[in-house]
Amino acid sequence: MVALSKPLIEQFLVKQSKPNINPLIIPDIPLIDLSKPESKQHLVKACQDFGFFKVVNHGVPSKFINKLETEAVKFFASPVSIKERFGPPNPFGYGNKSIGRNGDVGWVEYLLLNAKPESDYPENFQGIVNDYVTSVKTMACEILELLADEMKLQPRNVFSKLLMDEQSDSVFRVNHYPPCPEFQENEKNGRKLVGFGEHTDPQIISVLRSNNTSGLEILLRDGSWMSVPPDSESFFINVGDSLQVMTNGRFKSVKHRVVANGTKSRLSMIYFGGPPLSEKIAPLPSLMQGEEDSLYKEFTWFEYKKSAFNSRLADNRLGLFEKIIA
Ligand code: GA4
Repeated sequence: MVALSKPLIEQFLVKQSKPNINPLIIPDIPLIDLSKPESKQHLVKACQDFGFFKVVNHGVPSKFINKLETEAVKFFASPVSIKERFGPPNPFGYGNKSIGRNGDVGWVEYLLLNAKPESDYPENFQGIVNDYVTSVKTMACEILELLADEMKLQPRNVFSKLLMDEQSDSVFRVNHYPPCPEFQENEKNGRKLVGFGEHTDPQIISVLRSNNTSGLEILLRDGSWMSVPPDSESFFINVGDSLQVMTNGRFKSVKHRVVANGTKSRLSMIYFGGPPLSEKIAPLPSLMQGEEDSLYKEFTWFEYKKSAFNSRLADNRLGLFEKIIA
């Protein structure tokens, strides 16, 4: 439940953050064309520099995307009493304004679903989610294999096999950020409304597609937030904490957040590719050079996930697993 003691809107305002030091040098989001042979080099660079990029020529059929978007729009437009039949999310189901178990709130309603085929979904979503997730997972695996190729890692499915595993602990989320008319005055004064607070994703890789409403922001290295122009024809990919660990910090798990707005509704769907619960998450030995030490203590995905689900969104979750190097 969301506590409503303060005026409603105040609970959802983003704390003012540092402006970009030099707004003239806002970097471009890396754009990767998966149909081009040189995409491998660009992928590795994007994962190292940003932990975030946009892909085109992704091979996900637009009919899968459109069917799912249509069903999602219908679902979120239905009466609260119907939506609440699928909630609360424990761990899967419908959630509204409350995120996770530790008091995080956002101007968002969502469906959190198991990405395993044949899972239990709200009526009308059944085949549609399976088609979409299967296709997006194929794209995520292709990206992970191109990354492994470029880094000369053997076998080339070192990362992708974790998503392909029958026991892969992957999740799928559909987020709806409704417009918030009461917020329009604040918006004029440059204030922002928290849709989904800042966080990194704990899994290996996340694949996001949204409608054409803006809202997604990523944290740049200089500590400023950059707004990602929406593009409903493309997918946005981000490196998760587990991939950062498996590459011993070479790839960066990027902090991101979503700001909601006063007038337009944003709809996004995200596949979070995770490993099986029993999988040991550690730097790949074949990638370590010379005397290179692991930056992280040993842990399984089960241990990391448990710790992550006990954290608040903005916490530095990996911090607990970093080795203190003297
Ligand atoms: C962030 C990525 C995914 O959306 C998610 C989120 C999860 C949740 O919504 O329950 C968490 C969040 C996410 C990380 C920290 C914990 C757990 C909310 C939260 C406060 C489904 C996931 O795997 O981790």
